[in-house]
Amino acid sequence: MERRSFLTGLAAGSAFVIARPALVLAQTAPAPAAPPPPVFTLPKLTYAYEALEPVIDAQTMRIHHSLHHQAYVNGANAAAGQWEALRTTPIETVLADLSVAPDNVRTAVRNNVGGHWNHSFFWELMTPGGAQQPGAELKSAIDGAFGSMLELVQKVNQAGATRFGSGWAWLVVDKDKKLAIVSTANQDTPLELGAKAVLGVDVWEHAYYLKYQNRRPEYLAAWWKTVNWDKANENFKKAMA
Ligand code: MN3
Repeated sequence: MERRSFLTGLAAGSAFVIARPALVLAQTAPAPAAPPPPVFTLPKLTYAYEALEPVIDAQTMRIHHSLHHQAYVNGANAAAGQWEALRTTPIETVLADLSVAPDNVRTAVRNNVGGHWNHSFFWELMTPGGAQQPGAELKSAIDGAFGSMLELVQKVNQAGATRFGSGWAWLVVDKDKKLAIVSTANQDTPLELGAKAVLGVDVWEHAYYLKYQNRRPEYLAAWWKTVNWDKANENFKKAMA
């Protein structure tokens, strides 16, 4: 084919006619607005789902982390879509004073941002095969506040066992820099009480039901074997600083 007839053929061909307006359209149409990146993301665990066996079974860990915690993350991002300030305000500032949240998102923030904070804290507080006891500083504070480690364990377990419905039991440093045991409902956090968490245990049924069914006290008693005391020591030092 000669060059001249090739060009003529192109100009008359349907492919050319269709392609050219499409190109013009692509250049002039406004680019669709990209959705803002998510503010909250599911943290990766530093251990495998089966690592806390036999205390917490792998299936419970998988469902709890990849589905329950992910749902709180999704809910928190949805709340950030409705309340722009949530994208930039530190999570602990928001949870310490939920009155800063607008009325229409406050419950979503309490439940989902609270759930995200609580679970992020919880995963880090557990570890396979860590130290079995608190460090000297924390141990001496525990002995001073409760008499002994055994007393602490009993009181936290009692707070968890008697939390009606769903919630958490916590060892915290309170506003007066004293160790205290508190329990929160649902996904409420100790931050709201002006306290800083040292230890916390999830007593929602989703945390233990597959293995322990209705035996929450048995789960609580076993849970202490998973505690990451290095992390608890670090939480205590930060809270006292
Ligand atoms: Mn949970």
